[in-house]
Amino acid sequence: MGLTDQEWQKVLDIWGKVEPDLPAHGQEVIIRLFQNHPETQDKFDKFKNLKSVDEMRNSEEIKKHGTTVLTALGKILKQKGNHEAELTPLAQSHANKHKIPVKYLEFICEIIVGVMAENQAAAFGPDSQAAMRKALELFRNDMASKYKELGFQG
Ligand code: CUS
Repeated sequence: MGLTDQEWQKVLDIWGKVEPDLPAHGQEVIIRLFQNHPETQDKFDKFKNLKSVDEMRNSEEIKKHGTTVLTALGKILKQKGNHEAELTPLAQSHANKHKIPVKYLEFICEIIVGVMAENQAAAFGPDSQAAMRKALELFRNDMASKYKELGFQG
């Protein structure tokens, strides 16, 4: 379940390439999430009214939220699995306030890997992708355990 030091190294190396351009990556992730899984768009009132991809592209809210999501995720990855302190408030807000099921976290994680693979093709080889998937799985598993503790079925 855990990652080796080498795997964490790969995760943080590739994250270092994404980080200078978090808003663009984040915007793309959220737009693609809403396109591929429209049900996820209804979870946030502020996004419900956006109908077309054009509207999404022009939405400052989407850009802002994409940056928020990837910033939170980056902080978690940098803990290399010791992310209890970062995860707890995130699990609380997502269980109690936003009510985001684990399934939606799976969607968003898969899209993050996809967007990274497109934007960072040269640096994000199969080993790095596998390491990133493992790190995101660990994140989701720990979110799922927290959800359970909080009584959210997720
Ligand atoms: O915000 C946040 O934070 C999250 C993410 C993480 C990674 C946890 N989110 Cu937001 C999520 C989601 C969204 O946004 C939408 C839909 C679904 C999910």
